[in-house]
Amino acid sequence: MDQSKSNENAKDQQLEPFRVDNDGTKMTTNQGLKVSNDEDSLKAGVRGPTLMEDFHFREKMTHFDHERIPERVVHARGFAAFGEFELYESMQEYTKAKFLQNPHKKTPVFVRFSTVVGSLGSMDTARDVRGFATKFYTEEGNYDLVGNNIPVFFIQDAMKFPDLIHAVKPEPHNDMPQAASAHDTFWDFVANNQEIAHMVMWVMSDRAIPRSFRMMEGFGVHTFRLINDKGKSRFVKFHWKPVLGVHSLVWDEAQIIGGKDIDFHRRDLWEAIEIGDYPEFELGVQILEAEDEFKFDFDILDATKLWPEELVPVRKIGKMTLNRNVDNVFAETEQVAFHPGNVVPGIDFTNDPLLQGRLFSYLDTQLLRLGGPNFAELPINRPVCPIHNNQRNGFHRQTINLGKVSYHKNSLANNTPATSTAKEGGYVHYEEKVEGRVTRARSKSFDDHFSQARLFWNSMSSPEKRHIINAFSFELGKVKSQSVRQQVVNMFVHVDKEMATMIADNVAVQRPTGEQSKVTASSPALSQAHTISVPQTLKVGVLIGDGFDANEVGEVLKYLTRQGVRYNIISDRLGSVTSSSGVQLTATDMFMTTDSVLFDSLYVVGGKATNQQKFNANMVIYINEAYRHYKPIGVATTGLAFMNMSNAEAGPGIVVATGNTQFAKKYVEAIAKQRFWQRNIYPV
Ligand code: HDD
Repeated sequence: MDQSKSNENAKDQQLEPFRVDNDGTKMTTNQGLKVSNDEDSLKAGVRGPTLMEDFHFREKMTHFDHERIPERVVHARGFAAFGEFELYESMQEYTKAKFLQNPHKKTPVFVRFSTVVGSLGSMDTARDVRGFATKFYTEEGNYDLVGNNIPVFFIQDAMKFPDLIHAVKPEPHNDMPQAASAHDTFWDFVANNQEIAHMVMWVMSDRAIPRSFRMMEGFGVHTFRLINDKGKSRFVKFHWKPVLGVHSLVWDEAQIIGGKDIDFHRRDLWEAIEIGDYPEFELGVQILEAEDEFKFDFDILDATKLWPEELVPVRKIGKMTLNRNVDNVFAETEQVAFHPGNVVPGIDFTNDPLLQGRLFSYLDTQLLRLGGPNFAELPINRPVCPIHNNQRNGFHRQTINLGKVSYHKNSLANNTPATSTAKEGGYVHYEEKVEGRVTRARSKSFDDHFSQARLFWNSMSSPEKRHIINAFSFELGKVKSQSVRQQVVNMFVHVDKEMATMIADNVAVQRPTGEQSKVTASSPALSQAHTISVPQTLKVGVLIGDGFDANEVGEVLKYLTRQGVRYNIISDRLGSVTSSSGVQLTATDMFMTTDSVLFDSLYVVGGKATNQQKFNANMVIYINEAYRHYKPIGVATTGLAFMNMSNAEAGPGIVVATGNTQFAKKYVEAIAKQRFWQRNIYPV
């Protein structure tokens, strides 16, 4: 498919003149000079020294030497895609933002997903928060919704951000561990900064190991404001809801994937878009009237708190579809510069002290990372509306400003570029009344760190609770300091006593004596047990050898495709596998090059191979792994013998074809469910 045609929109058109295709061209230097030899440096004699006058060598090598830019201080590892946001209903009553006025209006977007802690080359499946940053290229300028896949944050005041990141990044004396929070300094920070309690519950939950970027929620986290054309302000929280539901890996699987396919999440996103399984997210808003600011038992300016959806419903107002992969990861994904301060009229900030600090940090970090003040001119960062101001010069300036006036106010250019009134689209900050004494202090209304942490715990299903206890035990199990382990357990008793006691027993510290929070409420929306479960885009590994039943298998594969399930054919070698009747399928993977953990389900067909013993051993390894990761397994008639060799026991999620006229249908239903926790493979 010609991708440039598939997404004809203002941003795509703007990018077009910057695209360069070298295919079929002649090589030149950066000065446009045709190159006659690109393999040998210029020498005094074939065995002699290289000459200073070799401008081609110097240019090529210097450019190479300068290819790297600093990675992001957080969210270094990320992957992005282009798409469109389409509004369902007018939000005119609430906001004057132009891209939120007309139903069906489409706005081009660029979305970058990321992990927080790991370096640029770290694994995708680390236990971590995921960044979910969206740039809307609106007619009024860029609007950036720079969110995460978790609705709350670690700290309440941006002043503490450098401390948080220092604690969670690899420890400075030995630069270990990479992309992991399971080490002493992070947990020491946790125990000594208890505002983190709620966020840590989320990070220990399945939310921190998503199955796919396409299957996680996104949250703006902070309370923002929507302002309508009458100047009325309301509070708002933004949500992205994945159409495929919220799904996760299991921890053991996530760790194995980290080795088998470090690029697991970026590959998943890339491939889905390449084959037309476009990821979709609905934009939701929780809107709160200004007069309800103090209605809750938490402070809406505190980023460690969420608004339970049961109290403030999420209204879905539009859908974002990611439909085009980037052309060049460095030019686009790496150079994109997000900033929560990039807003449009109709969207404004609140006094959340975390948000206020972010409004400084992002611009500051771009200056260093992108090497100067002109990064907004990079193609990926350019707004799709005209830019006119008196900013000039600086490294890498591209705009050629005409005329001699570069100051405001002036008479020589009729006082242009001119400012705009609010009516003309000028951004006017909400005139909030502010009163107070200058102080370095935290509001008392930010003091309750455990009620919502407990609300989260109360909302979990029992498998989810088990995973949280296991995650705490894993992380604290890696903490060398017994004192830190004890402090953490003593802290989390305030969330749940039984949970903290089980963790204490696992990590060899005293059972905690404190009391748990009295909160009994729960919020079903927080549990993944209630999410959407559909088979579309899930991936099946078809384990197959020669001699399979072409009728049976052919029907199943056709049905999978009809249901939107994707499959790969896996055998002991690449190339053809032949059925008992001579029908051929092509194995695109072999046991050696892929792994059970890279699929949502296995379809066990089996068959014959030159080295039958080795084939059987591989089949068993794959089946056992899928089984212990709670995955659905479909068993063809010829596959039963292989199941019998494995540890898998008949039961939930094992769908057998023999004597089952409904096999394909039942198997796809099982695929949609993704996990069968009843197997209870890891008793707590
Ligand atoms: Fe941040 C990057 C999300 C708090 C300072 N942040 C960054 C990215 C995301 C977030 C998604 C990556 C953007 C991209 O893909 O390029 N950050 C959040 C959320 C937060 C948050 C949801 C809390 C609600 N961040 C936060 C604080 C500070 C920062 C409190 C500092 C005061 N964040 C940064 C940064 C980064 C960044 C240092 C690094 C690279 C960049 O900005 O462009 O400025």
